Amino acid sequence: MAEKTLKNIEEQFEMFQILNEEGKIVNKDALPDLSDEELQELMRRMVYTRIWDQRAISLNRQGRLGFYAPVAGQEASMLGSQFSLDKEDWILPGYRDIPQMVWHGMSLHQAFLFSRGHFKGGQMAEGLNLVMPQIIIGAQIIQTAGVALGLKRRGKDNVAITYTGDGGASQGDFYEGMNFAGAYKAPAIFVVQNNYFAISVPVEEQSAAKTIAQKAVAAGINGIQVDGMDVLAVYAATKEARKNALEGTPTLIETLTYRYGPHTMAGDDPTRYRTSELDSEWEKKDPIVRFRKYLESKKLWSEEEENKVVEKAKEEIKAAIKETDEVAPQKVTDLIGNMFEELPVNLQQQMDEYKEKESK
Ligand SMILES: Cc1ncc(C[n+]2csc(CCOP(=O)(O)OP(=O)(O)O)c2C)c(N)n1
Ligand SMILES: [Mg+2]
Repeated sequence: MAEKTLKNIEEQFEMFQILNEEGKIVNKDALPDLSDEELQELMRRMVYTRIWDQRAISLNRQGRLGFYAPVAGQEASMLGSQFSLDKEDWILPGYRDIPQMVWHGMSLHQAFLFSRGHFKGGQMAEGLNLVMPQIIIGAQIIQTAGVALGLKRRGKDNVAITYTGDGGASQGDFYEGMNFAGAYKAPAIFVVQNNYFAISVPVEEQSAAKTIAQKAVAAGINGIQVDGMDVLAVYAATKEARKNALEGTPTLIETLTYRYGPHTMAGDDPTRYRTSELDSEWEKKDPIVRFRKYLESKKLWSEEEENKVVEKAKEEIKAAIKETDEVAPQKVTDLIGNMFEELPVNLQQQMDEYKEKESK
């Protein structure tokens, strides 16, 4: 009986797809209502983000950037979901989710400062509804339920959305956050980008659940598994989740995706835990390739258009890194001063010491 119940639940979480690997629409009824201009904008953003990812990796190798978690392969998952948001919705991202932050309004320059560990990289301008990317796995999920509840209490028509990974979905905070949001009917969206690995640990070693999406059931919220390489499906699922969130039902969205690169640039070697066969299987599902095919079939995209985006991205990245180089390096007194409103005695002593040193 219990086995049958579990099986019944699992069967309900089939992957939602609109655009297949060949760039053909396979689910016409679910096609989102996007204008030609909006479709082109989605493509521009994905192409731009891939160029930026390549540049960020090489800037990191040159020692010009610090912490960086590559995003290639996950563009549809990241940008399709962000595209469905309102400017005033709140995003609570993880360390890899810098693209969503940038397309929500953060400058590339600030993203680079964050990468360098500069405190200004974490200071969001007023009106930019972003929280600093969370490095501790799962530590932005309960907070998302809280922010969502705050938005509801203030009578706002906005949602809070958070992003985590398959590894994040194994944390206690993940369950607590969803449970809390469900109980309080908070306008929250929980996105799990399932790229099948938490650094080197495969998802099947982290959880016996067949899907991550089904974990929504116990929290009494909606759950959906989406093809995370299909930007139209991710967009449509998030748009629907946003509507439901505002009506009192949060959603857990699991996007099936893959990161082509290493976990971060700090020494991870994916060839030690992934095969090249698996890599090429996923590269065939590439979100940009399939969306390009689709747009070309509608005469909405061309090589010329793509080259324009590539050039623009390269120029803007160059300008942003230059601007970043011009920022004064952070001082120890900045670090101490930014941590506390009132300094405890021992830190006050250090502050005085460093003020003295830095004045020389
Ligand atoms: C609480 C906590 N434990 C461990 C780590 C170390 N750590 C950093 S990333 C990571 C894996 C996360 O994997 P996943 O959630 O799948 O996200 P992905 O990097 O694949 O996007 C771990 C274990 C951490 N940052 N925080
Ligand atoms: Mg992962």
